[in-house]
Amino acid sequence: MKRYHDETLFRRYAGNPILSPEDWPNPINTVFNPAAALVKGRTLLLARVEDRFGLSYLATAWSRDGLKNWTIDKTPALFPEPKTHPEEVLGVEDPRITRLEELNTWAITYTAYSKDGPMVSLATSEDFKKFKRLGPVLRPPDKDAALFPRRINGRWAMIHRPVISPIQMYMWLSFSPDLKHWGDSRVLMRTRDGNAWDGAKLGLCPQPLETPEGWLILYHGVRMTCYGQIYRIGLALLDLEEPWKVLRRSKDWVLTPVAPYELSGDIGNVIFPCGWIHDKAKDELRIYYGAADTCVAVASASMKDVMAYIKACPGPDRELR
Ligand code: BMA
Repeated sequence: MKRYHDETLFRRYAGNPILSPEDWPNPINTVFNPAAALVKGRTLLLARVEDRFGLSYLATAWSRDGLKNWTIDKTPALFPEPKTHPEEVLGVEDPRITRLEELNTWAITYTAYSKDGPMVSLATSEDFKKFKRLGPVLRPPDKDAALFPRRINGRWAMIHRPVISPIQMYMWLSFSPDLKHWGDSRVLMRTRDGNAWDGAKLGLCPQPLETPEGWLILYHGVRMTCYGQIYRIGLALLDLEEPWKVLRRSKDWVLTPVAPYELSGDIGNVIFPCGWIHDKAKDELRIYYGAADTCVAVASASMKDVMAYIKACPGPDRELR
């Protein structure tokens, strides 16, 4: 199996891509940017499907080992419902899943593509068959949001990516007493300068993962070139009780588009994860990502190596921001 030059931490699965438009039971354009969850021992992917018109909806696929033999549900899981949810009129995109033990449910944050731009919407589900929409929670333009799995000092917390200006697109953190009203917002992590891999914009990938050392987050960083954008991936570690404190942040990217399915497709040079699973039995962290906005791929690393890597990254004393 070919080892790409960027595979010093994460390694791509030899069977990539794991989901492609050809696998779909009906004609579609693309399937990408999936959220992931471990549901009763099976891996669920909640993927963004774009139809041949250009409208996106969310669909589910299941696998026993999270790598192969995917069963795709024929009925879309979350299809835009503009009559009752006008903010979804241009599609629903890029979900993230967080398990909320306190409420005994799964929460899904997704982009509702409204006529006024992307909005962060929230839904819950017990089984990924039925969904309860809680509606939009942040005004446009805002996207790339995921909830923390538990309250922090009594409040729910969410990372998201508002557009402050065309050169100010980076991660913010907001809090809520009830999952509906969000505020006390502050900048979490800014873009870096110049030609940095995360210099043009950045946003959260999957939901924050709690570890004894802090909240582990994966984020995409974008570099703008004269040929277009390059979407790469890095990691950061946030303080457990004061998550606005960034303890560590990747100086370099940990994955860059190099495989053929990442380099070309509807939008080449894109790695865009919206899901990850920490398989505790194998001590493995698997990240599920959209490749070139066209198909779904997976890469994995040992959790031990990921924690060793992030703890060796620069901290606040070394110009994190
Ligand atoms: C972002 C989002 C993602 C997409 C990415 C790369 O702005 O729209 O859905 O994967 O661009 O095209």
